[in-house]
Amino acid sequence: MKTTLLLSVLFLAMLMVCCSPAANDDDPAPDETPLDGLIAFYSDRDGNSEVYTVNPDGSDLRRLTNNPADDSGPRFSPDGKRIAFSSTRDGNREVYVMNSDGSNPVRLTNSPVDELPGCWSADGSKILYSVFSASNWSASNIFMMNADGTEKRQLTDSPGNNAACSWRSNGTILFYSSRDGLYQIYIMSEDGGNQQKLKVSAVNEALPYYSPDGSKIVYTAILEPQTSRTEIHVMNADATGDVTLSTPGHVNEDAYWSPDGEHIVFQTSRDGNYEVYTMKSDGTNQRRLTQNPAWDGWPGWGKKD
Ligand SMILES: [Ca+2]
Ligand SMILES: [Ca+2]
Ligand SMILES: [Ca+2]
Repeated sequence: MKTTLLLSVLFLAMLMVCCSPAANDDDPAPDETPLDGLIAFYSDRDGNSEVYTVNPDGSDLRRLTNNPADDSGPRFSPDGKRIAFSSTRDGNREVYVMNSDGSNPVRLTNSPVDELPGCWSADGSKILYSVFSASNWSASNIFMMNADGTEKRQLTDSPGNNAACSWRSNGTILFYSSRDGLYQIYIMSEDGGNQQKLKVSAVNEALPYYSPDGSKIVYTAILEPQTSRTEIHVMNADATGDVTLSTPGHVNEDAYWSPDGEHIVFQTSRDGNYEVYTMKSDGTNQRRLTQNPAWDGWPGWGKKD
């Protein structure tokens, strides 16, 4: 299920064709700046997909879920107190929220189709999530609900995958969509209106996230599907000033900002299996956070509760 999930959302079909492990391109100059907050990710190191948290320096690894079902996709609330995630523990994929220590998981959706959490509103009162077509993981639309699961409503109604990633405090929702064929980055207002392509690209681009101050966007560009090459880019919020942060030759994807906007967490295949890395927001000082032969990825980064 984990693979099926990512096939759709992260193009894992391309990523499973593992590229040749490249030399580790850690910045040789160590950065001793302490990193704030808490990183959440999911891993199958304990036999099935579970959600974990770890300090950005790699200390205090904790498993938050303990369930034979798939638990994945952690997304911190803006205050860092809660984590939205998806789980199949009740028979199919639903959106849940738990405290950031793993306590008190609550199911927010209850449907026969699959749901995935996307992002929280800046005030933490609402959650955007994706609802997949019953039999088609390549088709999804974006819904909104209150953070207690009430008042669900649909924001997009387009073909292909539509998935929300980030909700700026001014009300702009950042999402990606394959409605026109390629995955491209879009924006819309918080009522679902004024949906427009933010950046026109000749390649697939997905998983865009606003920096905490809303001035920048980090996203994943899928450059060469045949060779499983994905790269992490940062650009200004108006799509100008695009720069590549990762080193070519392997999979670098699913990037997410630290709460202070100074660092980025991401997943990469550069070591032969998927690991979570951090780097400074200019791409320097890339450091491995996880080290386990199992799959580790889909990181989020929240404030420390
Ligand atoms: Ca599990
Ligand atoms: Ca469901
Ligand atoms: Ca790993």
